[in-house]
Amino acid sequence: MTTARPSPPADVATVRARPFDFALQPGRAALVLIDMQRDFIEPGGFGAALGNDVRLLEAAIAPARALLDAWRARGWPVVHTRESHAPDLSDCPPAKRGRGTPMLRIGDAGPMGRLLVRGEPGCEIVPALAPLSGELVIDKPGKGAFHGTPLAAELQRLGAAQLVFAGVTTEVCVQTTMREANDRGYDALLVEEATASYFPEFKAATIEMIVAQGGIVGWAAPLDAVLSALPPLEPRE
Ligand code: TIU
Repeated sequence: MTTARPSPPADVATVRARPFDFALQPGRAALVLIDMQRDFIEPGGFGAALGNDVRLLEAAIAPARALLDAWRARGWPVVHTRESHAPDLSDCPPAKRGRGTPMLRIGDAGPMGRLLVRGEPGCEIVPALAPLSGELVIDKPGKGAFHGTPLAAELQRLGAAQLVFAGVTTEVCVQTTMREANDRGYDALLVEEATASYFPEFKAATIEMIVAQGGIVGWAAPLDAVLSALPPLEPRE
């Protein structure tokens, strides 16, 4: 059975998404780039220490950059997050640091500095996506970006009503944050090519979980569906 949906207001950008169109509100949809850090994407970081093939994450960089360029060109809100800890690890629960048998643990020194520690080279966002001054950077001690951070207050300050997600990894920090956002009343859209996992089958399953049951967590759409729906740029003076 199909249910009639009310028509969206005239000023929304309609993104062809699953499980149904996403009515993007220009200027009120924040782009949230999750943890596009050297520690997850480059060899010698935290992702590699967990035994993963980090090359699988590179594919998300160019699509994420395309979104970032589109948001920046329109002056819309952008949020970068970093999974990171204080140098004394006071915000890293022992249960998190002690989990499993990695080659190196959070806080141990690797070729890009101490893993997931703020201020270390590996903790930085990859150069192609480096934040511009004035863009919000949220350092988060957990997998979700709302836990233990000022993100909720900052989104309110920015006037963000919707969240468009990219970043890594799909089933860990991206999905956790989308679920947190969903519980806080945000409409959340995941851009499929702009997210990646060390486990491609987990990425695919996560997208299905998000859009199942009428969008139980949110929406998913291909990059082109998002970019082609955006309003044209205002001509510059
Ligand atoms: N290990 C893994 O897949 N992800 C993380 O530990 N953090 C994020 O997803 N950012």
